[in-house]
Amino acid sequence: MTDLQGASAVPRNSFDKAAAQNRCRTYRRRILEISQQVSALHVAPAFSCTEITDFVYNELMRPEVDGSQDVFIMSKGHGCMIQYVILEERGVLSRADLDSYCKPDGRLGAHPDYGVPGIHASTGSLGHGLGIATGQAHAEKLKGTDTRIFCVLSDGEFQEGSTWEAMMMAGNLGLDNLVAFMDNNDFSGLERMSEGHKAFYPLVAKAEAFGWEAVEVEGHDEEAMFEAIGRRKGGKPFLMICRTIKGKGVSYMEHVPIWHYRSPNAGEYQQALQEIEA
Ligand SMILES: Cc1ncc(C[n+]2csc(CCOP(=O)(O)OP(=O)(O)O)c2C)c(N)n1
Repeated sequence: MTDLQGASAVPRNSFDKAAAQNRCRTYRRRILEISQQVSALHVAPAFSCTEITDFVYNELMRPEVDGSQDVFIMSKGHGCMIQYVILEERGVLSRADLDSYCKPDGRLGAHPDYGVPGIHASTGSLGHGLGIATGQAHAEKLKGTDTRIFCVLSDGEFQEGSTWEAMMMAGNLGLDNLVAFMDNNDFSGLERMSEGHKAFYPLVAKAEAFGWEAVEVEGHDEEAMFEAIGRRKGGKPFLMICRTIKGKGVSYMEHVPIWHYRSPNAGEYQQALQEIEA
């Protein structure tokens, strides 16, 4: 059993790479499908954090025990399609819910809303998810539960002061029940963090200075994430800085910022499906 040291109890002791890859292929296909129904934007942001979100839900989060369950917060709310398709697979959301994604009569918007089953925080205004996660992790400590809080943030959210306030607070409180993932795809809208925000780096050292344990890994390699979290020392909040590719899996989307905003047309949709199946 891999010991998460304060975020203990990984459901299994070995990592099944093929199973994870299959799940992610299925999730990407479904995301394309629901986005086509309404010409939705934000496919590329969801593909950027597909492996991260799969890793949290399928490798780290424990099933509900006595009404208590680990919590997932998608701080980069615009990436929520990956969360929706996983919640659909688990039966928390229905096929009808996803088929009415972003439609006037549906309950799933382009950003997650608190109150929808499986959604623990309303996000979309960037920079708030980690503060909510920190508050909840602190509350769970005060209540004496072993509930763990998982939070996925974009690199762009580290332009928000509120994210750094949460980093400092979680470090101050030693919240070892908080595990955050930075989807570090280098893009923030149309701009590259590495070009416009040079003071953002170095990342691991900065997180450590704020009282966190931090590692940097390939963000589309779940085996690497599994091994990295297994090496966790513990006693502090944990940040996994994941090097990712925005639009991962579809050649014309990868590293092309306009795909934050565009929806594939019919031909592009077919090409995307083929590339994901390949
Ligand atoms: C506070 C706030 N400012 C601006 C926006 C508009 N906005 C939506 S997504 C985005 C940038 C996306 O880049 P990033 O946050 O790094 O996410 P990713 O690259 O993972 O999609 C911006 C500026 C917002 N949602 N919230």
